[in-house]
Amino acid sequence: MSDRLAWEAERLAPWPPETVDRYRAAGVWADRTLFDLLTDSASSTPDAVAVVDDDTTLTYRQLVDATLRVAGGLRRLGLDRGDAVVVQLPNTAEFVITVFACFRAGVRPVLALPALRDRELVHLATTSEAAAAVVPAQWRGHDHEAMAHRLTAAVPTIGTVVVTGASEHHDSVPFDRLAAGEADRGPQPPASDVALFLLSGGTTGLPKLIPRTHDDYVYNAIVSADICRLDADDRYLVVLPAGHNFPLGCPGIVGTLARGGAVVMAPSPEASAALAAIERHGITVTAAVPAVAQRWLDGAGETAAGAADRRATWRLLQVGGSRLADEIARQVEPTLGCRLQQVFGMAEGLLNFTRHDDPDEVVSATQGRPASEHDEVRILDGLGRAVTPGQVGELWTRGPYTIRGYFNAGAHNRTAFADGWYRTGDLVRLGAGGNLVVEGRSKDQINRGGEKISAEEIENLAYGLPAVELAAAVSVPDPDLGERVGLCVVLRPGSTLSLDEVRAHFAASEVARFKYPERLEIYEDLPLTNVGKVDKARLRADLEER
Ligand code: OOB
Repeated sequence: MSDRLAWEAERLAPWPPETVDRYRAAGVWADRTLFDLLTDSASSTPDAVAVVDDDTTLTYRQLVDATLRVAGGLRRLGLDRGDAVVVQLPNTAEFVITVFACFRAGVRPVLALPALRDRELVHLATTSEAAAAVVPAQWRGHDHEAMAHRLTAAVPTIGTVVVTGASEHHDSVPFDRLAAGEADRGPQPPASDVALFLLSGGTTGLPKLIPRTHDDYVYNAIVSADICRLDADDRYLVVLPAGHNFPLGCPGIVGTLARGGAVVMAPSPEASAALAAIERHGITVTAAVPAVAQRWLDGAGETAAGAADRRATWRLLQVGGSRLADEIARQVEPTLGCRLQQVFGMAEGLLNFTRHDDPDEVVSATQGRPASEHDEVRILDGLGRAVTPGQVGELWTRGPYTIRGYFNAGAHNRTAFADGWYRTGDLVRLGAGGNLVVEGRSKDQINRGGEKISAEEIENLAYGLPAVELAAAVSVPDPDLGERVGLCVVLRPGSTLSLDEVRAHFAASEVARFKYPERLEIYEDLPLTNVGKVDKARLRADLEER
């Protein structure tokens, strides 16, 4: 084993050998790599369209060719099986080529969303000991290339910055140069290898890395594709950030390519552009968070003329990432003309879907049931006992595509996992037909329109302000995004603080903008629970009242 693979192995929490044998024997883990899924489709329909973005259309043959060249390019840069690469690309064909090139070469993409900034990237690159970063030159007015070069200065393992678009730094490797070289001829990794790292929303400090193997992620995508009945005629629109589990593999990009369908990469979920793209590309399936679905519902009213055209092809809208209100759910089919599917998923694994033939009431009022018969779920009370059916409890889960531990996070894993079960921190109850209803969460997190924000991370940042004596971050209910970030503070004697000052401090700390507090409340004292912890339930109630 190479030093790198040994280093990685020490930081993984694998499934126990008897469980591995069980999943293999059942054919759940099919010993295929993610790259195999792509080549299988390419061999049956080489000239079918595989990927479309604003600038490019690639057939399966062209996509495989580009992917092999970039895989070869990664190896020429010295990257090898087990190496990690931070990939922070927007929704473009280059994203698809890059991740499949990584899968081919056994290089692990660490999927950093474009909104992340220096602080988060340094953390991800350090935790994964990444050897390279792949970024756009510029994206939405931000200079990602300059940020990536700051990253090489901060994280010594990073040797290379690969840049898509108009590069301005002579030390960068242009993506197009990688894509112009010889096709890779090296070996593929075994399917039991880690294929990629997804990011967790995080409840402590900074995001955790979620190692997903080829075996488990192939299954994740295939089981999702089956439930969504994807086939070669489907055209899937990516509007959420492509590196997020939902549009990547549920069934998303990977599931669509596995079935020989076409993936259309859209730069943003903005309503008029997305609805126009659905018509123009004859989209059949797409995935959105509730805040986006809500904007599409509002936008569809204004473009009623297009509704009939959209109805012609668009058959399925998947909604997940945060709780969809039942009333909004009921508007989807009549207003957008496609079937709704609720998806309650997590980057750690477990996916719940409502099914195509479920009664309308199940589709509009539940968040679905586990994707696989091999998924195990428990709903437990605070003492770890099963609740009586229908009562609310914490969801614990394990299964063939749910991780057994975060990467390089031994101490945290001891509380986040127990006997192989992942403790989701979601409060759920069993609803109609064995479907789960999400009632809230016990984890200290804010869910801002599907973006998960660790309260602790916000508090740690707030403590960087000299005026702050005590800080507590809580969610503030919001009609558009579901929740926003609220910050409650006790100030040091004689200090003052404004929301603008807080936001300026967050900007100076180089964190993703979606984490900036949007409400500041100043307290004399923070309310405490009887064990002396900040009483966040009371703070939330108080913020709602004020
Ligand atoms: C998806 O994945 P993550 O990792 O960004 O976030 C997972 C968490 C869940 O634990 C839950 O707290 C929340 O997001 N969540 C939902 C939900 N779907 C996710 N809460 C209420 N209702 C839902 N439908 O968000 C994700 C991954 C794959 C597919 C879909 C969503």
